[in-house]
Amino acid sequence: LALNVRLHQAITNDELDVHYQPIVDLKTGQIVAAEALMRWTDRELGFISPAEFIPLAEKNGLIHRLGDIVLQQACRQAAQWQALAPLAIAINFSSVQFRQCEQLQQRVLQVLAEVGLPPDRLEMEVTESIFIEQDTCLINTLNHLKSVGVQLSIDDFGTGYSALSYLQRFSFSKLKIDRSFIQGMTNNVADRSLVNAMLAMAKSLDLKVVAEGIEEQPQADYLNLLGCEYGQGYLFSRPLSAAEFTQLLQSQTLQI
Ligand code: G
Ligand code: G
Ligand code: NA
Repeated sequence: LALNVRLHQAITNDELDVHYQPIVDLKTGQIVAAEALMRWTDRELGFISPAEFIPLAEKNGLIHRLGDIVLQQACRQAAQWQALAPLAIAINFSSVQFRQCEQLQQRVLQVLAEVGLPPDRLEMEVTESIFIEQDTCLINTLNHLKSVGVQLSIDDFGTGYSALSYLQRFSFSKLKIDRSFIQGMTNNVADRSLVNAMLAMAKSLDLKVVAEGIEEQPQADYLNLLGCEYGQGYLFSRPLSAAEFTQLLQSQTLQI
């Protein structure tokens, strides 16, 4: 069967799952957020990476349904976690999802209300590429969601389209530095300079920074020293199932 037929079946048969990766405060080590990451294991093909099926879903339009599944599942989970910690849920949104911007806006508000998650506990992660097209509907949607308290983050910062003017026009709350810079940082002077520059720029724009792909303690120490607030990566935890993440949260809560 072709992959897009399988993906269609996976949606119908409820075979998609969401995993969660902690985002931690680099100063205290506390988990402040969870990034929702979609997972698909096909019965015959086994694990299929989102790096493979998300682009496919963007092409064939299934991304709208996939996005809705993640939105519902992750927000419901995050609402439950509020009893353990005041955690935010970071969800990735494809630029294609914003082509149905009115429906998207409506669904986000509807899901938040349904599951009882305060809007400021949702962080929508978007990449720079959504700003390539100057679309009024997109801009209105982002502004409206922002006005009700939803947080906006820029994902994979530094890797894509980079006309920085969009940073001024929207009040983003977080900037996520792409892991390629973080991984090069410890032995590449150019990468280290870029990370420094991104942190300085973020500070002047009053944006908090998440460093992605932290794998080693020296990276975390150095980023903390430079004033980077948050970190994410295998050093802290790989993406976990909902049950595993709940256990991690419980053990953290007990330590306080
Ligand atoms: O989860 P990693 O584990 O392999 O994810 C690979 C890529 O797929 C990343 O760029 C990630 O942002 C993207 N991705 C994972 N889950 C989602 C999702 O729910 N929606 C969108 N749009 N992208 C996702
Ligand atoms: O930013 P984006 O949504 O593209 O990032 C999520 C992707 O990064 C997922 O594929 C996730 O599994 C991966 N990831 C998370 N932490 C690390 C890490 O420490 N190292 C590497 N190589 N990948 C990571
Ligand atoms: Na992301």
